[in-house]
Amino acid sequence: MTEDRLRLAVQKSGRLADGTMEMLGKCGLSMSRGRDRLYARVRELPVDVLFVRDDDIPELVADGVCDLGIVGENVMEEHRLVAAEAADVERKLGFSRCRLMLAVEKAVDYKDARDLLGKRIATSYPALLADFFKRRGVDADIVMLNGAVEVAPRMGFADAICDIVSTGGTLDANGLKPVDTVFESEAVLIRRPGSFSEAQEAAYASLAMRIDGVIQSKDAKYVMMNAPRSALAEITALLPGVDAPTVLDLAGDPDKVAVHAVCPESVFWPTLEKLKAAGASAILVLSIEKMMR
Ligand code: PRT
Ligand code: ZN
Repeated sequence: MTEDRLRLAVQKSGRLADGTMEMLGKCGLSMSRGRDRLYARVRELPVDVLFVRDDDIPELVADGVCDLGIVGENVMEEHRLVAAEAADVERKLGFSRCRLMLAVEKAVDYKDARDLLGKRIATSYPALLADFFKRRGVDADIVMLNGAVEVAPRMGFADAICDIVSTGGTLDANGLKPVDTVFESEAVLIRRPGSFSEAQEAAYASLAMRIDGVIQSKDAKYVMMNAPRSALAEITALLPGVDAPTVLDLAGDPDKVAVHAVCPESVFWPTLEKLKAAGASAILVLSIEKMMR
């Protein structure tokens, strides 16, 4: 492996894999990956991608075996709490969002974490949970389970669990209810400690800029409308995150202008209704594919 290329560790398959490949694709990175291949070379940038289990990513990056990684923040923080040296979290990536939550059987009353004093709680994230209890001064018995955490209460193995929740369907199906959030998570880009070579730093700058462009353009919209010149201030104030829209004369109508603006946030129906009430017409909201500030 030359010092000129970046090694990026990503999940081989699972809940991070699709979002990761979609993000890299939008960054203009393409790679040919044969079936069951654990490694792929990116064509457009000096980046090599390693396909591994998500649990291995924080360590591979902390140890410098890989330069970068894309992993769930929950897995990253669990590693940071127990490791001597950890990778740096560079960016939140906005996908694979979930919560690490405490859950108890539906019939059980829960007001706050102190209700779990002296209780037994099963989780795959013992360090994050211990940190949560420590901050609340609660002494509980945390037991580590690597899978099927949600069946522990029914088996009489634990009084409560702490597990990843997305829709809540798994908890519900197992007679459990979520009662407290221990950690909010999404996919993050992590970077190894220590410095990159000059070539790696240049490749990283390019990759990071593209990732930022993808994140920013995700919710951003290009908004166009016609509006009375007199309503310009009111209309600008209605556009989320916009200070100075582009204002163009409309041929043959001196009282009206065309207003164009990039809104960094989503534009929802209530905003369109208010724009219309302010006198705007022919309002168009378009998605933005790429963006560079
Ligand atoms: O094989 P490998 O070790 O790489 O993958 P894995 O099986 O350990 O992890 P995987 O692919 O399940 O999850 C990878 C990451 O995705 C997690 O670390 C989280 O950051 C994120 N993520 C997002 C989730 C979920 N959503 C999720 N719903 N991880 C797990 N779940 C599980 C949860 O454990 C529970 O069993 O889904 C169930 C709950 O889902 P709901 O929708 O019923 O609430
Ligand atoms: Zn895993």
